[in-house]
Amino acid sequence: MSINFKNFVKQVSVNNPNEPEFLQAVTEVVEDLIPFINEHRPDLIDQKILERMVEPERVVSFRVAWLDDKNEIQVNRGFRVQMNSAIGPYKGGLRFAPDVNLSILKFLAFEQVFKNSLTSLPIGGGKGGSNFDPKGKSDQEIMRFCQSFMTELQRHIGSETDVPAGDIGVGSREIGYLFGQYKRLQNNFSGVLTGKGVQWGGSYIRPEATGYGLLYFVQCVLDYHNDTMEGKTVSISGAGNVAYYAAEKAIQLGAKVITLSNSQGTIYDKEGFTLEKLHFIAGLGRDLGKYAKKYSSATYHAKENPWQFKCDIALPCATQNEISEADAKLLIKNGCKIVAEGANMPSTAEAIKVYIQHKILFGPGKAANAGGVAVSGLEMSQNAIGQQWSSEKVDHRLKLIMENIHKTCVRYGKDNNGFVNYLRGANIGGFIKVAEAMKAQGVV
Ligand code: NDP
Ligand code: 2IT
Repeated sequence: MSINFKNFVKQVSVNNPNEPEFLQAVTEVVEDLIPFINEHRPDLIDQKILERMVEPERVVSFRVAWLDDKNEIQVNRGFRVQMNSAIGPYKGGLRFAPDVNLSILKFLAFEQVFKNSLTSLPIGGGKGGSNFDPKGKSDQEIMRFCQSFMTELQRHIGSETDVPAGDIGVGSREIGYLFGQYKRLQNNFSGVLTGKGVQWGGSYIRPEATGYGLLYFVQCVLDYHNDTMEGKTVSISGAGNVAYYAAEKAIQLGAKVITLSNSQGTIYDKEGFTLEKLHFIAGLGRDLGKYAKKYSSATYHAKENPWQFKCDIALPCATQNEISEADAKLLIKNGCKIVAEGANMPSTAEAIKVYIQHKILFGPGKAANAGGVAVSGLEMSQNAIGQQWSSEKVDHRLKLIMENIHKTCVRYGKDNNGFVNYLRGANIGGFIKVAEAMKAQGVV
């Protein structure tokens, strides 16, 4: 008996109509897993492990009604996708963005299962959010929205059930409002959310963790290939949490970071950003054009992404499907050798085919951006034992986790000719632990 790839993907697409992102994420994973299972783990076939993994354990969808500053009623949709709890409580971020829908949250939750397993911490996978658009909203509106959202979500989560965190549009401010409402309704101060402020149960290094972890992972890739970060030209997309700390760490490690971007455009600084310039960008809000007015070494490119600029390393840190096939070809033509994903699924399926064909060292999000959820896992541990660890300790553990993820990718992704297919390594490495746990726990 064996699993047929085409039939499997066909069935997933029939079962999940109009969910292109979810289908894309599943296809990307099972392309590696099906040959592996057929060859090495036929015991998992009649256990229907893959069929079970593509079916969320639970999906909650709910109305979020709230009052805007004009006292008008606004209605949004809230979700929590509880994908897999075989190795621990559901864990994963909340995304607030106007394009949020079930397909996007199911793809993110599915990726999260493999990512969380790769961290080697006991955390299952989930994701949630709302089609609420935080842009242009007042602080009071954000608070009222978060309170209404949590009034429903609170009955589905808990420190040993499901522990949400931030993602696009959800940062420390939103986590604060969400936590305040949870505590008020449940009368319980617990580690139900991560990304909390360091004064009230948060972990040091959690804000920095995804970006720093991404660079620690890239350092491992370079080290494995007898190279270093020093003097490398790095192109980064996004200007949010992940992009900012990725840029900061890259600069600290001696790289030249030449781009940052948002949904409106890209700044390109041919001399590279300094920490001082980064600080200036952080204060700009979303008007990145102002940067080029202040620094003559820079240009602003409205409505363009960063992939046209020559770089050694590309770090997409904005959103899904931001690198097309044409972008991937352009990056390679300009000499790019490493693509490591700070964002979730920023490369289209066609772009990934181009990387593999050209033997680009490609660190997929589920491995490369796992530092964020890893430090969330460390935040859960600190909450459980009522302690707070120092920045140095958390940063050290983050580094060890990223090194371990790199090792796992090499173990399962190394071809006979020595080339490391990090995507295959991450897919198989993330899968095994979850599959074993599901098998051991019976038909559930
Ligand atoms: P933020 O909200 O802090 O920042 C998002 C950035 O990406 C902004 O600069 C935003 O620009 C840009 N962006 C968002 N949507 C689009 C779009 N449709 N087109 C172009 N640019 C866009 O989010 P994060 O930095 O937290 O998240 C970025 C990515 O990293 C996401 O894919 C997320 O899933 C992933 N990630 C985040 C982790 C975390 O710990 N926060 C952990 C692991 C992965 P604008 O302001 O103009 O919208
Ligand atoms: O995509 C991700 O890994 C996150 N947004 C972080 C999840 C978390 O629980 O910290």
